[in-house]
Amino acid sequence: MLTTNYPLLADQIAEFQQNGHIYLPQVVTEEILHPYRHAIRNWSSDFQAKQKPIEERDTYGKAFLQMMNLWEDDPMVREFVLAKRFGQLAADLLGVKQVRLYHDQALFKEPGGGLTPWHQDQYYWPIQTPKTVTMWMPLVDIQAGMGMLTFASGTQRVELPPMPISDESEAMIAQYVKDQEFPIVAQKTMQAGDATFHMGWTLHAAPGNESNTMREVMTVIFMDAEAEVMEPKNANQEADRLRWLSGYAPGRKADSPLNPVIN
Ligand SMILES: O=C(O)CCC(=O)C(=O)O
Repeated sequence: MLTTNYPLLADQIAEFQQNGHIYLPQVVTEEILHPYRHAIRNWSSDFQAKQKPIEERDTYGKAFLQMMNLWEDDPMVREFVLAKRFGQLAADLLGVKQVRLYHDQALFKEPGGGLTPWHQDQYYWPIQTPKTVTMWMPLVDIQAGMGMLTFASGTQRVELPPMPISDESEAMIAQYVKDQEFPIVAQKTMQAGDATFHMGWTLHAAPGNESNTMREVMTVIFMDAEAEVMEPKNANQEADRLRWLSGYAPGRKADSPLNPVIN
């Protein structure tokens, strides 16, 4: 299944282009997902044991356990992250021939975990194209109250003053999306193996996890295979350039060993 195509309708591609996000049911079945979930969960237990208690973390630290580029270290996760099926979906939605990996991250929102503040991912990325997309896939069923990913539709075209995630940015953007009356869209529930895809500039957030269950999510970020490294505009982008683009120079194609084409 990971090597076969997920059939997309023209209407679904148009919806993604229009709204900057889309929900797709059963991108993989729970059965296929099972061994990969196991591999990703192994990381989370080790990682969680090293974290401060949740009450001692700041807003961003309370939002989730953030574990990045697991594909580099784990052959099972590598097989999952580099799956042709995901790359094909990302390329079809973006309307490009092929995509490359930017990086992966597991985002586990703990029971009692706080909200994910409103933000645009691409503020953090030194990539010279808006043709970027994140696949956000729950590894467990997500019920109401567990921290569903929430989008402000159409905001991939919005230019906000540059700001990193903080309590101030959360307050400002929450007010902004309300004032501008962007449609706020979230699934009520998701099954393990369903996925949402959102563009790098689409505003999104998530409420806290009020349940007793860990919200286990795996994400994979893709970019147009033709993307170039951009001159970093802030310290976060410079850190990303060094870490996720192997330090490749601005102006160069983003084809470092950490950014394989998915095919
Ligand atoms: O999982 C979350 O709560 C936030 C996810 C997110 O911001 C992203 O995948 O870009």
